[in-house]
Amino acid sequence: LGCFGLLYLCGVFYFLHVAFHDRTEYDSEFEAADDADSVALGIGVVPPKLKFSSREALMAFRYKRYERAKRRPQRDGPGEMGKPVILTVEEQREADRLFAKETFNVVASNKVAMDRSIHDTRHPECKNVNYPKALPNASIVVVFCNEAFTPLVRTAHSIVNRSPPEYLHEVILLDDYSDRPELGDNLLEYVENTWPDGIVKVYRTNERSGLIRAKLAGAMLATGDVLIFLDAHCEVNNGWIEPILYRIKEKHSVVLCPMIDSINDKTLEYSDQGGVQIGGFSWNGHFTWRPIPKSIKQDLSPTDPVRSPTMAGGLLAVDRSYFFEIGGYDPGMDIWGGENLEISFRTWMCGGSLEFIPCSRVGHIFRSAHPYSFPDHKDVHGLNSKRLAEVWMDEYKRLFYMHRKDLLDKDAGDVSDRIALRKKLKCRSFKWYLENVYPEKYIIDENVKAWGYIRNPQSSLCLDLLGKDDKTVIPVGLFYCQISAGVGISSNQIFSWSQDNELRREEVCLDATPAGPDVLLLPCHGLKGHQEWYHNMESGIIKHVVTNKCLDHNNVGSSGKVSIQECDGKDSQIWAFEHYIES
Ligand code: UD2
Ligand code: MN
Repeated sequence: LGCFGLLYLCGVFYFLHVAFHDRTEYDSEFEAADDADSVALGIGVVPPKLKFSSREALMAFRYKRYERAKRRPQRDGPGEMGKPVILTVEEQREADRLFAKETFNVVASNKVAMDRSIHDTRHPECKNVNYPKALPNASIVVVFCNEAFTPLVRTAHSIVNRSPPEYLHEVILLDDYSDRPELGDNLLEYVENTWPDGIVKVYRTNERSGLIRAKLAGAMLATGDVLIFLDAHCEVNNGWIEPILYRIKEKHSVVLCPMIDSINDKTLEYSDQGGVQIGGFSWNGHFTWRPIPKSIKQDLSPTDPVRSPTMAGGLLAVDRSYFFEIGGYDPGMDIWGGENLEISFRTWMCGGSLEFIPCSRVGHIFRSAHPYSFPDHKDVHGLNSKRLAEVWMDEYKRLFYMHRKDLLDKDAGDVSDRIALRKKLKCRSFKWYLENVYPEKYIIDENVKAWGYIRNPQSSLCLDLLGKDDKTVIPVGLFYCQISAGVGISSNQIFSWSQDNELRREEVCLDATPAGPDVLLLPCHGLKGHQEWYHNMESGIIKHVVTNKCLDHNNVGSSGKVSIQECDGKDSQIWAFEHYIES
């Protein structure tokens, strides 16, 4: 019995050895991290087909492949040079049929060569930068769940073909428990035959982890100096990796994002998004793109890293030890969403910084839906964001809940470990972050003259969005006033009167023109003009400065519209804010 027991244990040990260590015989430092199995990983596969007698032999093989890819003559096939793919009527019909499942045009993708050419979207000056030869190497981690085959392997092709071999330690494709047959044996076979030197490794989780825990698992498997995360539908562009590695070599405590180019979800066309944008957020917990503030822009050259308050999430690079030092990701976050703002706030508040690297360009297929399921139909983005707010946003979480009152009584799980992490790292406050990293962020109830609802006492109605989303241009309506615009009440009636005399919300301002009489919500431009208003607290009038007209309303029922009219002091022109702030 004892012998059998011993044999059994040996068997288990051998299985684990095979499972978690990729059997690269040429280099002992290629061992997978010891704690990989703590994240419920299943099989780790694809031992290299080829064996090399020395590291030199291996590198020679890789260099030959890299040079061959670089010198490949121009081809003329579909999608080459990043051009849009044109389909026949028949093909288009098939593409439309598959769109719901794939959430992008898979027929077009299948026509494009796996190693297609794309045009160089970098600023010309990027091509003249000389990086030192000695740079750290990188593990590229790509997690995926139910992704289409061709974009996934095209991601790997672009990485292997456009990263100099001495900097590319490995590409980790981590299957987050997909239930698509073609992502099983086919993928293994493809990887084994295409990259017989083992540069691309395939692993699989043994339960659905969600992208956040999957990325953590991938990071634990990785053994390169730097971690680079990419989505499973990317194409990296020329010279993408050097500027990232150089910046990390210069500065250890930095999290970097390449500039994201767009790969069209319908045509596979590769294009830059025009101009460099950086990240922001909205109080409801979403990431937003925004232009570089003028104060930063004036001192920047086109090749300089650009500080950004937040990142989009998918495409980032960080020194591997630093990633774990500052707490990786929050493993309590499920499936999708929220982790991008979490790592952004955390990095800044805990002593690091976040930068966009304009000379590093990576294309990404932006899709308007997800090809994978959301178990139990939970609002994972909301719950993940609640964790973020509870751990990192201090008293400013009131603004998050102002927009997400539905989450106030939802259970987002235990966050005590993350709070302990914040203490351990001695991170700064969210107020510090807002003041120092994102001073442009508008805080609707701070440093303003008045805020809350804007009520007309005669009708007891308040300015209201009437259920519309203020991301597009909308007229301002009127509706029954909510009791209090504080936490727990819909944000549809919350406005403020800013120090610059705007009547505004987070990003949009009340705007009227001499052509009048309509009052619309438009993006705030900060130039006063059509967006300047003066409120007299005694008389209650709100005057549109340019036209010298008064905010008025035309309804006595339960709802209506506001407009600007000649000032005549009648009751429909009297307004009061919920809160006035003394200066
Ligand atoms: C963006 C990010 C994405 C992530 C997300 C918020 C970019 C370009 N992408 O959404 O990386 O930060 O915001 O969480 O910034 N996946 C799994 N398991 C899952 C779900 C997804 O492995 O349960 C994979 C998926 O196959 C893909 C990656 O995670 O490779 C990102 O998912 P996505 O492409 O659907 O996310 P995206 O681009 O909408
Ligand atoms: Mn994506």
